[in-house]
Amino acid sequence: DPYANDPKRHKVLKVNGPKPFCGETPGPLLCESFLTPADTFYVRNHLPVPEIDIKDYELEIAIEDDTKKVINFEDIKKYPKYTVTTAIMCGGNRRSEMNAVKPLKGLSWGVGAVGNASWSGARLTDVLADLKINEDDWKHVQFEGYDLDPSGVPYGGSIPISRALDSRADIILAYEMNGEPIPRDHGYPIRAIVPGVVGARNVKWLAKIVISNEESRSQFQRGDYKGFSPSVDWDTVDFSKSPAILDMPVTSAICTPTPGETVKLKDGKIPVKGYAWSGGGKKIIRIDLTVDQGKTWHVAHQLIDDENAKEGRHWSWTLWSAEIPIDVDKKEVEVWVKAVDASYNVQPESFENIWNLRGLLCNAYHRVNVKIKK
Ligand code: MTE
Ligand code: MO
Repeated sequence: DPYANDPKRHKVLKVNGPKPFCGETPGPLLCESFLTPADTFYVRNHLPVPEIDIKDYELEIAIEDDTKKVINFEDIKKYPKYTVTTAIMCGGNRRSEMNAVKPLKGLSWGVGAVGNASWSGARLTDVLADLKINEDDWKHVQFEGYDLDPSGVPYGGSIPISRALDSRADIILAYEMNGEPIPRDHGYPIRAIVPGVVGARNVKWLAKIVISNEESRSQFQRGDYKGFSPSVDWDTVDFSKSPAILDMPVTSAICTPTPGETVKLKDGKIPVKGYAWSGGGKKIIRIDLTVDQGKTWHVAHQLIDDENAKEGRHWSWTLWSAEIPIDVDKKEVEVWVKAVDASYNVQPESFENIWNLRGLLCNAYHRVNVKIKK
């Protein structure tokens, strides 16, 4: 069993796939803390977790096929230590809601394939500085992991060179998660953190960085994690025709109450809590909620985000809470939420018109049915 050496996982994680391990954080736990604890942070693996002895760890840095340097763990720690707090969200977060509209292929994630953590490590721009790379000469920076498929092909992903060389993109080669060494499941000992970008490019167990004119040849860059028109099916899909997902679109979710939960009215209101996030560093500026299909909207007044984040670098999620008045005669309501980001991007109303065969970018309004107790 190639998975026999996988680490033990926290029992609260809801398992969506055992081998490779994929487990999500339950909604109510998510909105309990601004920083998601490492042991309850969702896990999305595509392959067995590699076993890496820190004494033997090496990171190769190449320009195309030409290895420029090989550095070890101590070398990475010598660069100035930089900390960035960012959410990581799987491209398939909330897929189960899209699947409910029309079946698709993918793990059935609820709202918990996301977490927010503080990551510390060396800035990618510092590590690449001595290579004197000219942004105009190259197109992509590829990352490869130490996790291998049965034929020896590593997990991989890439990002555009302009992003990789922009120090304001806050990309780091992280060795700490929430102030502790990164746990095995989350990329021990070194992981690429690419804030604001789909989870898939945040390559764990980082083995190699390649400056290239090509995107990563990995299946996960070229043959997956892309969006398509709702009319594209498995007979007509052409993965070469769609760009790889980079920045994630604006989304939000209700974490409590959970679907079907019974809630007691307090002064004629129900408490609702959740998260919102937009990719590309866009700040969340407003959360709108309705319990009457949009006839009246309520704005969440308590928003917790990273107060120190600079304009265009709002990598953390926003936790919000609201108290919504409920008509006295109501026994049941459907709570809807939508978030608005700094570019006034808003979530689409329904999943029908954003449906795609892989169930990615599932950011329609989140709707939760709640029973009311007087
Ligand atoms: N990196 C490697 N090496 N192998 C992987 O399977 N999965 C990616 C990304 N980085 C993956 C990887 C995907 S799709 C996601 S959503 C995130 O890691 C999940 O990160 P987490 O498990 O730390 O939450
Ligand atoms: Mo993912």
